[in-house]
Amino acid sequence: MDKIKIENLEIFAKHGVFPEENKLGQKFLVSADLYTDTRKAGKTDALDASVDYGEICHFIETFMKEHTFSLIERIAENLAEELLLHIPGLEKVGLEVKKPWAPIGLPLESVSVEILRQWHTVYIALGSNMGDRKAYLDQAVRALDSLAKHPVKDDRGGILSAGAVERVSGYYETLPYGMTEQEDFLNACLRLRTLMTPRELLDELHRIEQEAGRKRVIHWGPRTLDLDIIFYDDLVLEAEDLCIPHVEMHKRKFVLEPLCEIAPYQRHPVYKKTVQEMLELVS
Ligand code: PH2
Ligand code: MG
Ligand code: MG
Repeated sequence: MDKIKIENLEIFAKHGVFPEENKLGQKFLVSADLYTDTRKAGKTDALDASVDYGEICHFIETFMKEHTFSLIERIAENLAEELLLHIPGLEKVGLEVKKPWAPIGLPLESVSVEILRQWHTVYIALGSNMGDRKAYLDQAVRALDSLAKHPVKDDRGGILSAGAVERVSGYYETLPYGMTEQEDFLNACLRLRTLMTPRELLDELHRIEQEAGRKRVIHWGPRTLDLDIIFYDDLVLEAEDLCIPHVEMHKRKFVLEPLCEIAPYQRHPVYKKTVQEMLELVS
């Protein structure tokens, strides 16, 4: 992807672990790689078709002076998040925060941290077969969407993550798959744009399931609300407690049918089939 680069923007600010640093302040150098499609601006010569690097430099300077953090890691993390949330057209950002005067007591050029953060597109499957199933699905869609309007705050008031529900499929009446001696399900899929990592998102899904009164009694048994990550960009992750793509999704019509409504041409990163092709195989 194209990028606009800012190198070594110099800012005097008060971040640091030691109280003297918070009182006296010191020099920080911030470099940013702003990933955005510059084609339209390149063709039209219009500033509003691109991201304004001047505006972003001032945004960074204000951010650096308005906050006082202990760690350069936290400066970079929160600044990256703020930039991605506030700058339209900014898909991904690389940030380096340097501290050339770090009080170490040894001669060095600078210490720094460098991170890369970006927006992610996630597909989530929803299911319910207990109580007011439609109300549980509605509640889950609202809960995920409200992450956008009320970004998740960490315990020190910093923004951890925000997201937005971009598309929601219809709700599908489905027969129970696997353990068939249970009530019929209502299933759906949605697309979420998020800054959360897969694990942060998983924690949020568990929290929303808990709020819907989910009890993990029988594996594959009846549930008020089940939220599963189906795809997370093109990520392939095989951890003990989390596999992406969802390991069974290609076999499940109750996932593929609603998913096909909102993302028919999304391709499975391992099997290389589109959602529509996988649905044809199970229909
Ligand atoms: N979820 C399961 C097992 N079986 N069957 C249907 N129809 N819908 C579901 O959401 C479902 C299921 C485990 O997550
Ligand atoms: Mg499930
Ligand atoms: Mg689940």
